[in-house]
Amino acid sequence: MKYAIALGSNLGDSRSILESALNRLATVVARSSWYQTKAVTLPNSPPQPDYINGCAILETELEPLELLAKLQQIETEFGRIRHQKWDARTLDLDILLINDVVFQTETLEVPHPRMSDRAFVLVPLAEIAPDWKHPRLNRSIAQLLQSIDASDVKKL
Ligand code: PH2
Ligand code: MG
Ligand code: MG
Repeated sequence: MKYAIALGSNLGDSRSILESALNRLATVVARSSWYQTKAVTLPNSPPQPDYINGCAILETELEPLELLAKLQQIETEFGRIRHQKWDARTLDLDILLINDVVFQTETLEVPHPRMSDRAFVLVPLAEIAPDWKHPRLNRSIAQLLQSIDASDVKKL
Protein backbone atom coordinates (compact mmCIF):
# COMPACT_ATOMS: atom_id res chain seq x y z
CA MET A 1 0.00 0.00 0.00
CA LYS A 2 1.15 3.51 -0.76
CA TYR A 3 0.81 6.16 1.94
CA ALA A 4 1.56 9.88 2.10
CA ILE A 5 2.47 11.09 5.57
CA ALA A 6 3.11 14.53 7.06
CA LEU A 7 5.88 15.21 9.59
CA GLY A 8 6.01 18.21 11.90
CA SER A 9 7.83 19.46 14.98
CA ASN A 10 7.99 22.75 16.89
CA LEU A 11 9.60 21.73 20.19
CA GLY A 12 13.12 20.48 20.90
CA ASP A 13 15.76 19.93 18.22
CA SER A 14 13.10 19.69 15.50
CA ARG A 15 15.36 19.07 12.53
CA SER A 16 17.20 16.14 14.10
CA ILE A 17 13.99 14.70 15.58
CA LEU A 18 12.40 14.71 12.11
CA GLU A 19 15.46 13.14 10.45
CA SER A 20 15.61 10.40 13.10
CA ALA A 21 11.88 9.74 12.80
CA LEU A 22 12.22 9.28 9.03
CA ASN A 23 15.07 6.85 9.59
CA ARG A 24 12.78 4.78 11.83
CA LEU A 25 10.45 4.25 8.85
CA ALA A 26 12.09 1.55 6.77
CA THR A 27 9.75 1.91 3.83
CA VAL A 28 10.27 5.52 2.72
CA VAL A 29 10.30 5.76 -1.09
CA ALA A 30 10.30 9.57 -1.36
CA ARG A 31 10.81 12.49 0.99
CA SER A 32 10.41 16.24 0.63
CA SER A 33 12.67 19.06 1.71
CA TRP A 34 12.10 20.53 5.16
CA TYR A 35 10.14 23.77 5.45
CA GLN A 36 9.90 26.37 8.20
CA THR A 37 6.24 27.25 8.73
CA LYS A 38 4.21 29.57 10.97
CA ALA A 39 2.31 27.62 13.64
CA VAL A 40 -1.39 27.34 12.93
CA THR A 41 -3.06 27.55 16.36
CA LEU A 42 -6.55 27.62 17.80
CA PRO A 43 -8.05 31.12 18.14
CA ASN A 44 -6.92 33.01 21.27
CA SER A 45 -4.16 30.55 22.12
CA PRO A 46 -0.66 31.81 23.04
CA PRO A 47 1.90 32.10 20.24
CA GLN A 48 4.00 29.01 19.43
CA PRO A 49 7.43 28.55 17.87
CA ASP A 50 7.55 28.02 14.10
CA TYR A 51 7.27 24.43 12.92
CA ILE A 52 9.51 22.43 10.67
CA ASN A 53 7.31 20.41 8.32
CA GLY A 54 7.86 17.88 5.56
CA CYS A 55 6.17 14.94 3.84
CA ALA A 56 7.16 11.42 2.83
CA ILE A 57 5.77 8.58 0.73
CA LEU A 58 5.82 5.09 2.24
CA GLU A 59 5.31 1.73 0.52
CA THR A 60 4.35 -0.81 3.15
CA GLU A 61 2.26 -3.92 3.74
CA LEU A 62 0.97 -2.43 7.00
CA GLU A 63 -2.78 -1.84 7.19
CA PRO A 64 -3.88 1.75 7.98
CA LEU A 65 -4.52 1.18 11.68
CA GLU A 66 -1.26 -0.76 12.00
CA LEU A 67 0.66 2.11 10.43
CA LEU A 68 -1.17 4.60 12.68
CA ALA A 69 -0.12 2.60 15.76
CA LYS A 70 3.47 2.55 14.54
CA LEU A 71 3.50 6.31 13.90
CA GLN A 72 2.05 6.97 17.35
CA GLN A 73 4.69 4.73 18.90
CA ILE A 74 7.43 6.72 17.16
CA GLU A 75 5.83 10.01 18.33
CA THR A 76 5.97 8.73 21.91
CA GLU A 77 9.59 7.59 21.51
CA PHE A 78 10.52 11.14 20.53
CA GLY A 79 8.94 12.61 23.63
CA ARG A 80 5.51 13.56 22.32
CA ILE A 81 3.26 14.46 25.24
CA ARG A 82 -0.40 15.01 24.42
CA HIS A 83 -1.82 18.04 26.21
CA GLN A 84 -4.41 19.95 24.27
CA LYS A 85 -5.35 19.85 20.62
CA TRP A 86 -2.80 21.72 18.48
CA ASP A 87 -0.31 22.19 21.32
CA ALA A 88 3.37 22.54 20.52
CA ARG A 89 4.92 19.10 20.01
CA THR A 90 8.29 17.43 19.51
CA LEU A 91 6.89 15.20 16.76
CA ASP A 92 3.64 14.84 14.83
CA LEU A 93 3.24 12.11 12.23
CA ASP A 94 -0.05 12.18 10.30
CA ILE A 95 -1.38 9.88 7.60
CA LEU A 96 -2.55 12.10 4.71
CA LEU A 97 -3.44 9.75 1.85
CA ILE A 98 -3.73 6.00 1.23
CA ASN A 99 -3.66 4.95 -2.44
CA ASP A 100 -6.84 6.41 -3.94
CA VAL A 101 -9.16 5.42 -1.12
CA VAL A 102 -11.27 7.07 1.54
CA PHE A 103 -10.76 5.45 4.95
CA GLN A 104 -12.90 6.40 7.91
CA THR A 105 -13.04 4.90 11.40
CA GLU A 106 -13.38 6.28 14.93
CA THR A 107 -9.61 6.72 15.22
CA LEU A 108 -8.46 7.56 11.71
CA GLU A 109 -9.85 9.59 8.81
CA VAL A 110 -8.00 9.59 5.48
CA PRO A 111 -7.65 11.80 3.48
CA HIS A 112 -6.61 13.88 6.47
CA PRO A 113 -9.64 16.15 7.00
CA ARG A 114 -7.67 19.41 7.08
CA MET A 115 -4.93 18.73 4.52
CA SER A 116 -6.52 20.60 1.63
CA ASP A 117 -6.29 24.02 3.29
CA ARG A 118 -2.90 23.62 4.94
CA ALA A 119 0.05 25.09 3.07
CA PHE A 120 2.46 23.38 5.48
CA VAL A 121 1.14 20.05 4.14
CA LEU A 122 0.50 20.85 0.47
CA VAL A 123 3.82 22.58 -0.28
CA PRO A 124 6.04 19.63 0.78
CA LEU A 125 3.58 17.07 -0.61
CA ALA A 126 3.46 18.82 -3.99
CA GLU A 127 7.24 18.49 -4.15
CA ILE A 128 7.07 14.66 -4.11
CA ALA A 129 3.51 13.82 -5.27
CA PRO A 130 2.03 16.69 -7.34
CA ASP A 131 -0.24 14.38 -9.38
CA TRP A 132 -1.67 12.32 -6.49
CA LYS A 133 -5.42 12.88 -6.62
CA HIS A 134 -7.32 13.69 -3.44
CA PRO A 135 -10.08 11.04 -3.59
CA ARG A 136 -12.78 13.17 -1.95
CA LEU A 137 -12.10 16.39 -3.83
CA ASN A 138 -11.00 14.83 -7.12
CA ARG A 139 -8.23 17.36 -7.51
CA SER A 140 -4.48 16.79 -7.56
CA ILE A 141 -2.16 18.05 -4.83
CA ALA A 142 -0.71 20.59 -7.29
CA GLN A 143 -4.22 21.88 -8.04
CA LEU A 144 -5.13 22.11 -4.35
CA LEU A 145 -1.95 24.05 -3.68
CA GLN A 146 -2.87 26.60 -6.36
CA SER A 147 -6.01 27.57 -4.41
CA ILE A 148 -4.31 28.52 -1.13
CA ASP A 149 -1.84 31.10 0.16
CA ALA A 150 1.54 29.46 0.79
CA SER A 151 3.57 32.56 1.62
CA ASP A 152 4.21 31.43 5.25
CA VAL A 153 6.05 28.28 4.14
CA LYS A 154 9.79 28.70 3.61
CA LYS A 155 12.13 26.03 2.25
CA LEU A 156 15.08 25.35 4.55
N1 PH2 B 1 0.21 20.98 13.16
C1 PH2 B 1 -0.88 21.19 13.89
C2 PH2 B 1 -1.37 22.52 14.23
N2 PH2 B 1 -0.62 23.57 13.64
N3 PH2 B 1 1.10 24.42 12.29
C3 PH2 B 1 2.15 24.19 11.49
N4 PH2 B 1 2.79 25.22 10.93
N5 PH2 B 1 2.61 22.93 11.22
C4 PH2 B 1 1.99 21.85 11.75
O1 PH2 B 1 2.42 20.69 11.48
C5 PH2 B 1 0.87 22.03 12.60
C6 PH2 B 1 0.45 23.35 12.85
C7 PH2 B 1 -1.66 20.05 14.41
O2 PH2 B 1 -1.22 18.87 14.01
MG1 MG C 1 -1.03 17.17 12.66
MG1 MG D 1 -1.20 14.18 14.51
